[in-house]
Amino acid sequence: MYLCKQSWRWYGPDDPVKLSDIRQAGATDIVHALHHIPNGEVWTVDEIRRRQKTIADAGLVWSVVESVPVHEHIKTQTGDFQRYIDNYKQSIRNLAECGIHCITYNFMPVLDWTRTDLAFQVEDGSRALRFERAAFMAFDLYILKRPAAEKEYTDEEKARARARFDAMSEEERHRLTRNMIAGLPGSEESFTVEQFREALDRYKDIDAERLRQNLIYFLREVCPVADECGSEMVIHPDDPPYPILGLPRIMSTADDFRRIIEAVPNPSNGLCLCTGSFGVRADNDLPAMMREFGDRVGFVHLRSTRRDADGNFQEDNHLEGDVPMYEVMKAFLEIQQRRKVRIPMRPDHGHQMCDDLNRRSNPGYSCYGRMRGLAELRGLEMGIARSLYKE
Ligand code: DNO
Repeated sequence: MYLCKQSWRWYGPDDPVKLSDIRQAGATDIVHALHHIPNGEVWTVDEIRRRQKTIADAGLVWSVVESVPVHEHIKTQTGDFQRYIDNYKQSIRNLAECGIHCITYNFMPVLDWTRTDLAFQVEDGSRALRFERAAFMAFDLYILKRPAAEKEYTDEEKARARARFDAMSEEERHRLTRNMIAGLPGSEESFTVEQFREALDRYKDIDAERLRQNLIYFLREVCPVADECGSEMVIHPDDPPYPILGLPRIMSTADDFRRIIEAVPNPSNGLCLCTGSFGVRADNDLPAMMREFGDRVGFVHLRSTRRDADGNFQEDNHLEGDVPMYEVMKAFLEIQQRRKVRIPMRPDHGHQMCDDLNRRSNPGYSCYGRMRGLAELRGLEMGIARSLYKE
């Protein structure tokens, strides 16, 4: 029986959740990145090995990188992008030399994942991450004051945004701005409002088609190297999975991924199937995506979201919300039996709960919330596996 590798994201020595906590949570594998290396620079064998040793000393294995960030110049094909691509290739080779073959990345312009509220109070007293559309529009129209925004929203939406903005205290406006642009954990980029406007401006001539071509160019360069190293490049979907702030998004649906693998069929061109990100769109059929892309799924993020008719969504408990977790897990188990491989999965995000509420933690990356998620997911997996497979 091939059960998934239970992994856990660790942010490094400053992460308030320690490697010893992770071991006690029952995970065996670590998902990690060398966050101290500036975007675009090579990850050297020495640096990788040093971190690998710290992880191994705690009885865990660093098996997935999340992420080797793709420099903005690669996404826009400006400046020194060719040098950054060469550096990326070298990092792939160096990681492979250290035995790490799964590399996560994303191709979202400017911002990585985005939420308006990092501590939304849930009925049971825990706190969750949330994307509130009215607050988001208020930020876009009245804080960022993006010129094109006025034309992109309907009158009704603008009225909703205005009312929301007027009702906010100065402190709330400040917090919203920080949540939007100061960089959530793993984002690697953080901006002031002025810098953020400049960063958006760099995309003024880049539409979705152009961005897709830049991704295809990048993959045509790096995938042959990854193939040679026996490594996989797994792309993380857009979060949220639609264009925001006038920026193009090209990895939000099954069709987006189909286009990428049609253009670059190399075996190393893989997917990080993040159910929480894709699941925000009702038109993404997650179990079907798991089955269709099964051969290319190299890493899985399991998380659920709950959306409403107003365009808001919030993160839910792992087995609740809109993600059909039972069907996803069943399809995930099936592809592992068929391929005879164990694929790493991590419980993605978790509420702040129990003692998490008294501690500082990276938004979404609390200890107890993820521990609950992992425990529920592994129980679900075991239950399905035992009833379907003999050994
Ligand atoms: C958020 C994460 C993302 C993800 C990157 C991958 O919690 O899922 O930040 O790590 O998009 O490149």
